[in-house]
Amino acid sequence: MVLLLPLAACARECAPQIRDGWIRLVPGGMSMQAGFGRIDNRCPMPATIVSASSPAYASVELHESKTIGGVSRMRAVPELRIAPDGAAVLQPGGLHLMLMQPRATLKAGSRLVIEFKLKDGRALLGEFEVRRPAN
Ligand SMILES: [Cu+2]
Repeated sequence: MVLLLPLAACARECAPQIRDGWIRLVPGGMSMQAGFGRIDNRCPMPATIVSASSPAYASVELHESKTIGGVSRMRAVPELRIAPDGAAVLQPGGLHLMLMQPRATLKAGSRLVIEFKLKDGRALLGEFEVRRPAN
């Protein structure tokens, strides 16, 4: 039997989506890598990401790079709020995932999953592809 959910229930089940996820492969077995992509929130309520993790890394943090006075600095972002119908874009030079201590050697083309925890307790899964930098 198919149950048609009332609109309010659909809105409650609405979840942000992670798209175009990729991880920059750093040559030389660096113990830290950066992940990028976008998180689309096509829902009528805001979404707040409070943590991220992956079985492929010992730890994952959300960071933001900012150039202040010509010096690039990064800081941890404890909470990332995405407005209704908004998106968070993770890209080189801005927001990124800091992926620490990979548990295995990653190759270009491998795919792995990163889990994002929302403040409301839900979890989002995103697929990330390992890529060699273009330059
Ligand atoms: Cu960082």
